[in-house]
Amino acid sequence: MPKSIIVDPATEFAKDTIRFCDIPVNAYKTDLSPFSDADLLHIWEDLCAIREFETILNEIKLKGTYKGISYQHAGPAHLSIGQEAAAVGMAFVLTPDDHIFGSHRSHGEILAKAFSAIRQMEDARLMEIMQGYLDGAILRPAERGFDGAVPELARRFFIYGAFSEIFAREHGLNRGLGGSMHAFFTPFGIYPNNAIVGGSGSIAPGAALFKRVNRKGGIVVANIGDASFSCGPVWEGITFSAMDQYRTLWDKSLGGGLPIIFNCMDNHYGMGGQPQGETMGCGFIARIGAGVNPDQMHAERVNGYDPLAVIDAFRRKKCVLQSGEGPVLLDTVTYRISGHSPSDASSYRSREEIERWQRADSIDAFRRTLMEAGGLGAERLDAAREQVCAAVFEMFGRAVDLNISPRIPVESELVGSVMFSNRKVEKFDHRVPELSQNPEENPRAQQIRGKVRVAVENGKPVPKLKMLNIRDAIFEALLHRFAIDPTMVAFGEENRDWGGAFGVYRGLTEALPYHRLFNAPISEAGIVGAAIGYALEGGRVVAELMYADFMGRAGDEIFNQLSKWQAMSAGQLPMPVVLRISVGAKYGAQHSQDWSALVHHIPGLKVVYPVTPYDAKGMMNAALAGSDPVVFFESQKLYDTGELFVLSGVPEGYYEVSLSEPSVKRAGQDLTIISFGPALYGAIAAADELAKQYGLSAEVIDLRSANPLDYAPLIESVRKTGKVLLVTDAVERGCVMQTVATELTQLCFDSLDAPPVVVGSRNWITPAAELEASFFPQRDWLLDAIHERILPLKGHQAKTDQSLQELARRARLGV
Ligand SMILES: Cc1ncc(C[n+]2csc(CCOP(=O)(O)OP(=O)(O)O)c2C)c(N)n1
Ligand SMILES: [Mg+2]
Repeated sequence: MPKSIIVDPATEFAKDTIRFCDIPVNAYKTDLSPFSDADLLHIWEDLCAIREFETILNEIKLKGTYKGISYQHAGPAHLSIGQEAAAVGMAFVLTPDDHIFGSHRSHGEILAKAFSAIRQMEDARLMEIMQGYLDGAILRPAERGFDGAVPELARRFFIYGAFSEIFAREHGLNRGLGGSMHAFFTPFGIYPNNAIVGGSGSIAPGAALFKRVNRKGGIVVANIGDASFSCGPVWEGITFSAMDQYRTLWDKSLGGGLPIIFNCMDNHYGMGGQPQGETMGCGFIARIGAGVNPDQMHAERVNGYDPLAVIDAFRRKKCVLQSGEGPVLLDTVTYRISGHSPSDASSYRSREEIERWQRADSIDAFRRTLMEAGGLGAERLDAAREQVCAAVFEMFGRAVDLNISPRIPVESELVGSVMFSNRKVEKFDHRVPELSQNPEENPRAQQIRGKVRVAVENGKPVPKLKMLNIRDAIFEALLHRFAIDPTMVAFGEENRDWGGAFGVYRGLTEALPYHRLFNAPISEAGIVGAAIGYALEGGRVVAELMYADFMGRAGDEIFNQLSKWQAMSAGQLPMPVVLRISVGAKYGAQHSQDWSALVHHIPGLKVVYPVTPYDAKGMMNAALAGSDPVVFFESQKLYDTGELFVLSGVPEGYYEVSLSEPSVKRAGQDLTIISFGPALYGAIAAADELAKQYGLSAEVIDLRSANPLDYAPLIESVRKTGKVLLVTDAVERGCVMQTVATELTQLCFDSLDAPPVVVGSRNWITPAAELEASFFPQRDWLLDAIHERILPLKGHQAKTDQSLQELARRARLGV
């Protein structure tokens, strides 16, 4: 069923004017009446605590000592002295169910959010959190000698955990594996901060998506800098958040637009560049909302030096989100008095400018406001400041003390142990999955059930239309898991009505409501980023990139985010994302590249490339039952391929194929050919020729997985044959097979008759379809390479030059 959004020339060509509405700037008028004295005192305390926290770090970085405690901090410290009111105002309004994501400059935001959450939680719950988190490792040093109230203990706990994280200690919030720029603490609604400028801009929308799809309360705030609004992924995250479909096509009961605020911590600078007046052209960041949707993202420019103005704005914007009218853009104006980092010589701004902002300092100004209001006198304010500063200093002292706060030992394998979670998770929630129809009645599922599950039957090839193919096999695995895991969603370009760009999802449109399968904008970074945010919240995602060539568009999301968050969180955050990536053919240089080597190189990703229906279904099943990010390559030229190797056919029922085990596709004695990706079929053709022309029996092994990879079956084969050829469709230089060849050289050195030989595609652009035979490894190339470099074939006439001299010549030219 098409969604029937009719495009009519009559309306499209009618004369009209596009109108914009005014964007409020500093509209707030001070009003203390909604606040109790206790509220105001809490705001004051939080401002002072954050200022003290950051001042300590500043002094330690600059002078190596603070109030008699000396410490050399090797890592970064991006301080936000000056920005405290923006952070405290934001956090004041948020509940623990509201989740914040942030940037490299988020110490103040996480402290403010923690203090706010602590005030809203029962003592028993706080104790449960503190005792449970890392088995009480943060609590024990924080509570030593303290017999005050639980909320105060919780503040000490959090301050100690934050300092320890910054100083890379085992008692840090991320066990020291995240550091200053990557802290998080989900029990208080603090989600990852990000060292990549604008990184949270594409991730936070996925968290908001999770809240909508899974009918969870709360909103999401992406705290990002003014300069980050020039980053492509931030724009993509905004576009993803502002899609019409949430309100026009999704079930109304889900709540409408994504509940997200893009909160620009507008401190007027990147590092030294100035978005306003120099590096951007929008003037006010708030103006950007006007280009996004008719609501103009409800954008406003707010005085971030006044915590009460920020509170007022957040209160109003939260109502907007709760009524389904999100997303929102807030331009929270503030100033970073501290340097960008301690090495900052402030060469890009004048002393006079800094002094002006110091004179306007938010903490002094708030103190004046309170004094004028009269409820809280100087004595109470000073006593409160002294008390919170003393606690911050005390926790700092404990965090720098290596006896109290050790680092993980250098020889520890902790990092290795958290790269993957390797869990089996049937479903991430116990709700009944929302489906549009009984999967048994799905027309595509029924059609597939009528197909022959092997490629050859009674010695004859099965006609294409009657044969179960790789496309069908993946569909079966997906439908199975959709019916089990209620959190599972799939999105990407053309995923719904079109049926997935290559037909894998055909039939899913009927099976699933909009919110579980939808078309994403043409925003690869937005798609992968949202998948990451969704997974960090605890939901399963299948995201799709239409062509491997488009991975660069989601480079940061794949290389820095998808791969790293499990380890940077010390294994505390899940990443159940299957990233389906289709490898093209016949479409030339920008649509036909196998880029498996790029993700193979990145630690933290599982990388698989099944090329038979049996493997595709079994590996997709395994990926969808796991908890790790799996980059799942599929070959466009093989989608129609039937099962040639498992003679009993592709099982109808559920089974899993290991995500690390190579598969022997044909047994042999004389030579091992290892393939990765579609090169399997060329390897089989070469093996046939070796048998026919030269009486040699080749063992053909499909790698299936590039990482992790169990070498045992490869070693067994190479020890037996003493000879190995490795084949891939990826360009030869730096391909996965080069790594496998190097490893096998070491693992099987004594058994090898010749060095392993890798044949890949030429180190060129992929040429046009008609010229592909000059680029992708052909059967003759394999035979010639074997003849030239492994085992002379009697009477063989080489058609191509696979000699070592030729190898060296090409390398010299870089092609
Ligand atoms: C993608 C990326 N580019 C560049 C940097 C280096 N860098 C770190 S902070 C920064 C300025 C960011 O400015 P803004 O987004 O306004 O945040 P602020 O530092 O002002 O809080 C730059 C260029 C980075 N970390 N990530
Ligand atoms: Mg900035």
